Amino acid sequence: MNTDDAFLKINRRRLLGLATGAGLVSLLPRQVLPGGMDVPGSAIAGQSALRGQVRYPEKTGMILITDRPPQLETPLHFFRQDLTPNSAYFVRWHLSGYPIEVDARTFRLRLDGLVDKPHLFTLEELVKDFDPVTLVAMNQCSGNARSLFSPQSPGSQWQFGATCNAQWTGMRLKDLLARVGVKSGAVEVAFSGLDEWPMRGLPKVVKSLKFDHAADGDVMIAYAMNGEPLPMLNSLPLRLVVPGWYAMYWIKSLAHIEVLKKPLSNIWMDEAYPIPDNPEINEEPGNLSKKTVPINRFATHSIFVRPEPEEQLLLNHPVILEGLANDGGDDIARVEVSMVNGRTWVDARLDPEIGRFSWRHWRYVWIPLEKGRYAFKVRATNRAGEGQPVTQWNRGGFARRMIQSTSGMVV
Ligand SMILES: Nc1nc2c(c(=O)[nH]1)N[C@H]1C(S)=C(S)[C@@H](COP(=O)(O)O)O[C@H]1N2
Ligand SMILES: [Mo]
Repeated sequence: MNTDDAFLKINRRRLLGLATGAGLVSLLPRQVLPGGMDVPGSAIAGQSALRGQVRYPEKTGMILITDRPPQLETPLHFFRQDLTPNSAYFVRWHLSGYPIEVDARTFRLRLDGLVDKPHLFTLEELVKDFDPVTLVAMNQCSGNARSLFSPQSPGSQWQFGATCNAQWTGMRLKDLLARVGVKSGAVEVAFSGLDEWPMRGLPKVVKSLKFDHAADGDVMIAYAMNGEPLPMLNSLPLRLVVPGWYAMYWIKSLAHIEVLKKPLSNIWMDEAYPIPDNPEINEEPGNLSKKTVPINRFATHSIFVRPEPEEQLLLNHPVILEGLANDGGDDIARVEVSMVNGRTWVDARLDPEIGRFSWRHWRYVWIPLEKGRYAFKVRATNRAGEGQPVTQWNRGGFARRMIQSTSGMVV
């Protein structure tokens, strides 16, 4: 995607305004009362429409998964747009001590560890002193669509809305590392945010990347999402963007970066996110994989956005089937849909690409010619030839990537 200079200027001026002027950039009440159960008045009898919606500060009606800490799912219909509005961007914190205010004047990003000149960066320095970069990238929780696994895996029971696509603006982590000078022997870079456990003594959320990955030029620190400062619940003032990798690595409210001389070991790295070490990310409930690896790049996957689950379609009326496909950054090459539950497949049309790490929209026009039940499937293949498995399960309910089905009635 072309960098739009005018956009960058406006955007940077806005953030600088925050960093130098107003000071307190956001303040959220820690306890937010769910705004009642709000069932959208649509004709769609989809599951997502029946789940309770809540409104948090700066957010639109979102599907409540848990409120302490806040886990808010994006309603599916927002995925008809290429970029997810900031107000609808899904929210997930692990700890109930998530930040609810940031003073932009006193905020500092600390960069230390195995470096020549450890530094505390002000927001103003970050915005002014580094070349801005902008990139469209999808983010997705490791547990997105976990609720569809059977038997059920423990953890947040998301449907398809623990993912979003946004345009990120900020600076390359590589440039920041070059500024402080990395000493020889660096193997990893660790990241943590402003969030804390409500009780002392419990381990902070800290994740690391291999040094070469952290310095690859794609990994960035964003100060804007879709041209605006990030919503407080989505990581004001800074977030790490790790294009093509699962969200757990995208540390929110980033406040500390540490260059390490040995690999980080903590519960977030070693225990929290193991996946079976096979391309399908599959294992049997009664026969768990002996070998696991930490979750990493996005697997090739595709979903339906329309029709929504159990949506009724009208006989003889053309419908646009549409959805999203993504992979870890090789690019989607092909999306196929089946209107006969996988017996035969046809190619869907892909929308123009808007970035290697963005999701890709696909569409297919279909005319229902018979009343009764319909059952569709969708599958994607990326440029590296990676397709999707027919079935999948794993103990953590992670990296859902099996072929998706959707069904409903033609009336
Ligand atoms: N500091 C911090 N960063 C974090 C987390 C967290 O708990 N603390 N959770 C991660 C997980 S599991 C997800 S899914 C994403 C959610 O990002 P979002 O709330 O902006 O959608 O943030 C990631 N980054
Ligand atoms: Mo997540």
